[in-house]
Amino acid sequence: MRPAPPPEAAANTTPHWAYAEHMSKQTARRHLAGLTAWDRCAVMGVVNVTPDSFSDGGRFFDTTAAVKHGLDLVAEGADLVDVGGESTRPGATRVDEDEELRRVVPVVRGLASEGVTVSVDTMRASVAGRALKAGAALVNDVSGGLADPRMIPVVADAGAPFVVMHWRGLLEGGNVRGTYDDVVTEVVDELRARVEAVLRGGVAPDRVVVDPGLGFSKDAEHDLVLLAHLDRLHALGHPLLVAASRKRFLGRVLAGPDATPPPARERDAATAAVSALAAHAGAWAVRVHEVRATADAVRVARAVEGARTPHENPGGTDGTAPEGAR
Ligand code: PMM
Repeated sequence: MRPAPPPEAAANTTPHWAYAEHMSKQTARRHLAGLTAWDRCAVMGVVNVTPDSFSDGGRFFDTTAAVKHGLDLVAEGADLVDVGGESTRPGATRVDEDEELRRVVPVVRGLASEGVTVSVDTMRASVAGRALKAGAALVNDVSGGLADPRMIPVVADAGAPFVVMHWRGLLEGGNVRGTYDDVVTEVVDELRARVEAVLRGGVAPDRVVVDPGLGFSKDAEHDLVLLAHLDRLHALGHPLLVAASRKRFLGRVLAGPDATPPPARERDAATAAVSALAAHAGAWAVRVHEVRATADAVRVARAVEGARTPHENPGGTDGTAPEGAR
């Protein structure tokens, strides 16, 4: 239920809750210092340089194929490309540092030299540091800085934007289903604690992105409840990244009468549906394997926002003038 408007808002024709919702969307899509500002939810395409990733492992395992794939994603509408060399699928064992460097750094260099905005998906400070030197523009750490104590200083020294994902535990046996009394409150509180640690470590507040970590120590129900409450994540006051692409909860939602989930590669239409919902809710970016449909989805979401009157949408949901007004 919506809260009752306060008396001072009664004379204003914009309902109090609509304004609060609008403001939280504005915060969520606030631009990140040091990166291009997009006037809509950005699309982060995924390049996993791994033999064993959750949904595309093995396909882009050599540098040339991985760079080409990243460029293809940009041609299809990706605004930035997330390069990772270590699988985070449940039960995966960690790759050693040299191997992760060997996989990731040349791909980051290759894409950055073509002018692509690259993010590096790693839990290792050494990989983050080398990737930043090779041209990466931001660091995406699924452990939120917990896996490697040197990560936060490296990111802070480089002045790079940092994605802080909600995460509980190490990969070896630790990517287990979490138990929660109230998944939204607990994820928000734990993320807030991580953000505070990251800020104490010297990362600038306007360079921090938060991410609920769908599927990480969470079952399908947890993921859906989090997606239904993105406003609560916006309240953390940082741009929000939503990474639902091909994840197990979509398999569960799409499962047929015999409860068999479709394979990961058949979850792209469902992924694009989540992208539209996340964009509509004000997410800063969505992280996806198949870019084309999501690129359409975020553009439709932006056009619908732009169709609201300036009074309904003061300044546009991202703090810029609505598209039609330019
Ligand atoms: N999920 C995966 C990998 N990296 N990064 C962020 N920020 N958020 C996520 O939810 C996330 C991530 C696992 O998916 P993949 O191995 O299929 O790419």
